[in-house]
Amino acid sequence: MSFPKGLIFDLDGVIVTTEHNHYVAWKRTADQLGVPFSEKENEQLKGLSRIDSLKKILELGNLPEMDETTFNKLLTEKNNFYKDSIQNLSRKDCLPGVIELLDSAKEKNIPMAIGSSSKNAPFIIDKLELKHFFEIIVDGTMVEQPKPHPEVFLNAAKFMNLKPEDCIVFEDAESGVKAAKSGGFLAIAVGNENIASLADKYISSLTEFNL
Ligand code: B16
Ligand code: MG
Repeated sequence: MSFPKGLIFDLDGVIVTTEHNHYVAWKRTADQLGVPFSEKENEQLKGLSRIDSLKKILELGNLPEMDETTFNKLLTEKNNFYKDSIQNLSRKDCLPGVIELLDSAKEKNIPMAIGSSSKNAPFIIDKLELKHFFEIIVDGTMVEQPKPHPEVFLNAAKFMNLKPEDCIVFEDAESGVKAAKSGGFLAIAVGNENIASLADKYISSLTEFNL
């Protein structure tokens, strides 16, 4: 039996460098709220939905829940700032090894999908001109339960008519590796040594992965 029968990629931090743009945008929000926030705290936000990320910042600052209007205003401001920062995204912003792996899987007829928490995923894939590689892009608008729930990856596998155990999930975030493992996928942690022990395998970049 051949393995893997399918590949599922997280987007921010695995395919493209946008995780840094998320950090810069959330840092601005945290500064406004007076919450100490560095790349270390940002680790806990990676892979979380936009709403859960802001809740996490409030939690980090021991701030009480805020009214819905203010909360939504902060979400919109963060997203506008983030979107402005990714307007000029292009293929050159893909992380090392991405294009080579996508090409090689395509050549071997191994189906591929994106499983991302981001509601901006289709916009980003468009900018990177990668759409033709994927059977489906499952994004943050298509799930009821965000990572660490496995729904995003289960939907991707289901669309490709594959069982979780036949697929590899590539992830850079704790929430994403947990989502993959609880869904029954083989999880490869990419570029984030802190989550290596949670995954089945760790690689520093996709250049280290060979089909
Ligand atoms: P948006 P991924 C996640 O994407 C990012 O890791 C996370 O930092 C971000 O907050 C989340 O998407 C939501 O993104 O605000 O664009 O909807 O890593 O799951 O591809
Ligand atoms: Mg990610």
